[in-house]
Amino acid sequence: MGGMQHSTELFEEAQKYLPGGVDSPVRAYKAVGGTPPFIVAGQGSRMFDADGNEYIDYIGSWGPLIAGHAHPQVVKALKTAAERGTSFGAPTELETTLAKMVCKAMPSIEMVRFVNSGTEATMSALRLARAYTGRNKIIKFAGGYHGHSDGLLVKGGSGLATLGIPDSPGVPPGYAKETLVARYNDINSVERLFERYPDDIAAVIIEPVAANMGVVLPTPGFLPGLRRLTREYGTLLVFDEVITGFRIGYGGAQGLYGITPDLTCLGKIIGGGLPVGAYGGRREMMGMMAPLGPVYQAGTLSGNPLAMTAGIETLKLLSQPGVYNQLEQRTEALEKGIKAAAESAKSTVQVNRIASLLTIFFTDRRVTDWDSSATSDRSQYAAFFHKMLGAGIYWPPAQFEAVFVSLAHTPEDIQQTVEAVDRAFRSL
Ligand code: KE4
Repeated sequence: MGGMQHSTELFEEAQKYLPGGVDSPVRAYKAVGGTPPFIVAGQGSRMFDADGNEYIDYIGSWGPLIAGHAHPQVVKALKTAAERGTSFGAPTELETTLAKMVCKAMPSIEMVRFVNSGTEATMSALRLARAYTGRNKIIKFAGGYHGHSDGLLVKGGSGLATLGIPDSPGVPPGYAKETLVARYNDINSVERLFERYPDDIAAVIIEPVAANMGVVLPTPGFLPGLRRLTREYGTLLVFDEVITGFRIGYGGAQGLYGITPDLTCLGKIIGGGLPVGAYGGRREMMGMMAPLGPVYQAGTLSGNPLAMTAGIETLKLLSQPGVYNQLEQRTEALEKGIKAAAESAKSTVQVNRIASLLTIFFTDRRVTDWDSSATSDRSQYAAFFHKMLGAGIYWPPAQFEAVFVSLAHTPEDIQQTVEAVDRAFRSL
C-alpha cells in the first residue's frame, strides 16, 4: 500500500473548513478510528486514493453505484446531457422518462415526485401522510434510519409505548413526541402503540429490509402484520426503499415480499450516483401535492437533467436479463467465503445477507433487531475494518452499515476479498 501521507494532509486541511473534515459523518471514520483515505477516482469495483492505493470498494457510495464506478454508459450519457446544460428549473422530458420507469417497476407507485435526497423523500412522504390522514403521530423502528429530518432523529423513550425523545440536540421535544418508536420484527410492539394511540397515527415508516443497523431481514409475517395493522387503524404504510429500491430486486422489497405500501421513498440507485430522492404512491394521494393540491414541497434542483440521466441509464442497465442473478451469485460467494473463514478461524460472527446487501456482525447473537445488533463488538469491527483496508478492501467504516456488491465486482474480486477476510479473522 502507498501509505497515507497525502490523505493525512488533505484531511488536516479539510478539517479546517468542514466539520470533521467531511460532508457526512460516517466518512470521518469516528466509528473505526484512523484517517480516511481521500478518494481521487473510482472505476468499476475499484476506488483509488490520493496516496496511490487501490481498493475493491464495498460501499459504492452507500448504495447508488450498483453498476460500479464511472460505468461507461452512464458517463457517456452524462457528458452529452451536461453539454446541453445542467439545470433549467423548468420541466424536462427526462423526469417523465424516469418517473415512468419507477412506476413500471413498482406498481404501488402511480405517481412520483423527485427530490434531491433520501432525507427529502421521507420528510415529504410523512408530510403527505399527515395531511392525507389528518393525524400527527408516526411510528418508526429502533435502529431504522430515514435521513436527518427533525421528526426522524428520535429515539424511544424509557419503557415501551412511550413518546419519542430527541436523538440529536436541536430537535424540539415537541417534534420528537410525535414520533413513536417500535422494535423491528416485533409486531406486538407495534400493536401496543396502536392500542395506545388508535386514532393518532398517520404513518408507519420502515426500511422493509433494514440496512442501517447493519442488514436485518424481516421475519416471516412481520411485514404482512404491519400491512394488516396499518389497514385496520387507517394508518399509511410507508416503505423507505432508499436502499432496497432496485437493490434487492428491480421491484424493490415490495416486489420481493409482495407487500403493497401506501407510499414509497426512493433514492441512491435511481440517481446513479447523482443527488436524488423520490416519493410516490397512489394518484389520489399524490394529487394532494402542490401545485395539484395543498401540501407544499419544492426543490430548486429536483428532477435535474443530470441526476435523471444517470438514473435512467442505471435502471436501463438493471433491467437487463440476468443482472440480479449475477448480483446474487457474487454476494452468495462472498457470504460463503466469509462463513468458511469464520469457521476455520473460530471467529464468532453473524452474517446477514439478502441479494447484494450483507453485514458481518461481531457478535454471537443472531441479529434480528437493534438490541441484538447493538451487542456487536465495535472494537473488533474496527480492527477488522483496518485489516481489510490495509489489504486493499474498502469495507464499510462502521458496524451498523451494509456492504454493497455491484455488477462490476468480478469473481476474482470476491476471491481476493475472501482471502483478506480469512487473514483478518485469523489476526483478530
Ligand atoms: P440521504 O438523505 O442520505 O440521501 O438518504 C437518507 C436515507 C434514507 N433512508 C435510508 C434507508 C437510508 O439508508 C438513507 C441514507 N443512508 C446512509 C447510509 N446508511 C447514507 C450515508 C451517509 O449518511 O453518509
